Amino acid sequence: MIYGVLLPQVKEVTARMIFDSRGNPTLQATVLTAEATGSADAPSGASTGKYEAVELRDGGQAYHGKGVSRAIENVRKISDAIKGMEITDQKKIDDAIIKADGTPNKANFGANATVAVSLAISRTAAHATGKELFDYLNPSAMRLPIPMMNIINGGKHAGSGLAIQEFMIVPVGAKSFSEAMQMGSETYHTLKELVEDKYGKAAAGVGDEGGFAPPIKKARDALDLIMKAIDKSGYSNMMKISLDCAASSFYVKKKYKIDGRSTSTKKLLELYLGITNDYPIFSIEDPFDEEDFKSFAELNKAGKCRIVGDDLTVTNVEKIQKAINMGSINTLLLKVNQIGTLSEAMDAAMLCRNNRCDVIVSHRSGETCDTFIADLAVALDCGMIKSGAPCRSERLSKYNRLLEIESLLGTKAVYGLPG
Ligand code: 2PG
Ligand code: MG
Repeated sequence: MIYGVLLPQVKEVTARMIFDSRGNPTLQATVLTAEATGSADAPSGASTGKYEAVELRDGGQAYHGKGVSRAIENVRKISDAIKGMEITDQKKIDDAIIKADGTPNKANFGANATVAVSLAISRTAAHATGKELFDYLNPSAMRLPIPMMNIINGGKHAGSGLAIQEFMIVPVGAKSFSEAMQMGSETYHTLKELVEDKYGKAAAGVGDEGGFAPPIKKARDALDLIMKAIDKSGYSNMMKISLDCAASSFYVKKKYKIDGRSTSTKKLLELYLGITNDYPIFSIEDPFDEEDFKSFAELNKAGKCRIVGDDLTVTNVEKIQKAINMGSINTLLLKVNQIGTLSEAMDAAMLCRNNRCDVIVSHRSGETCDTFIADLAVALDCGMIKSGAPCRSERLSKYNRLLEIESLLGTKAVYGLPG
């Protein structure tokens, strides 16, 4: 972008500590140019994959070891490394950040530092060019994603003892994004009534991603309750269900602790196949341990639903390539902070596109009200986003931004999966 002879250049990047949705410190980076400024926040996972880029925390007493002052200091180093670069040169800037960090997993600067800067660069560039972020990232973007709304929280996101981490409703039968949100919101509130009736009012509190966390112990009990909520809301046949098992979190001594017993890999596969026969399952994410590409492939081969890689693939092109080669997944969960820069996440999406593997853009369980992933999902034209329940502002900020994008696009807007 040319402004006379002046190209917008990075003058400085600053960072400050803010709090995330769990009340833990995280950082917000701000990029300054002569023409424009923009900020972005680093999200944070709880059920993190073993091979994710490293999040840098201070350790010690303060904030239970979760302080980010070292990551903030490192933003100064990143600022020095990218000063004077053209703000629209995202790839060059991200490459410079990767080079200055010098490790394969951002262990030096911290992926929390690099991701906040990388996203803030993109947002500043959008401001400098006078464009909406999704439009800056992809001028032909017009696809609103299907919201995958997590309405029962288990695993590491709740204390209920339910092994599977996320039970999501997926309004595949909606005609527009706003209709999908209406379906999600109504079903969510019907589910609240059902939870209160069955488990009492005290059980209707919510987990980390805004879904309910009643004392349900078995996967099928959660599924039955959700089916009842869907039916009662009048959305049978229009709403499907997705699971994020995050199975590494209940893999103990080579067995899976699920539904109150210790289960072999083979029996777990049978459990999933039974569930896909009895419920309208749209996708299953991380059904097995993050090292077990083979079992993912077995389930994928059964062809019952989408098999999604998250902890398995950690938005890392090498892992994704392996998962594609082995037939382990047909869909990638894309999280920018798992890899640490926007360009690397874009590379991951491109690799998937070239291999007929679909993409879901995802939030983290620790979030802020930053809406970057809403624009990213539209820009990637991938047709799916996972941003938690239709409850809690850090979850709804993304869905609300998508409602805004829907009205900005007007009659141009399309909804759902491409092709
Ligand atoms: C996941 C995510 C987001 P976390 O496992 O998909 O829902 O959880 O951010 O805790 O890794
Ligand atoms: Mg996951």
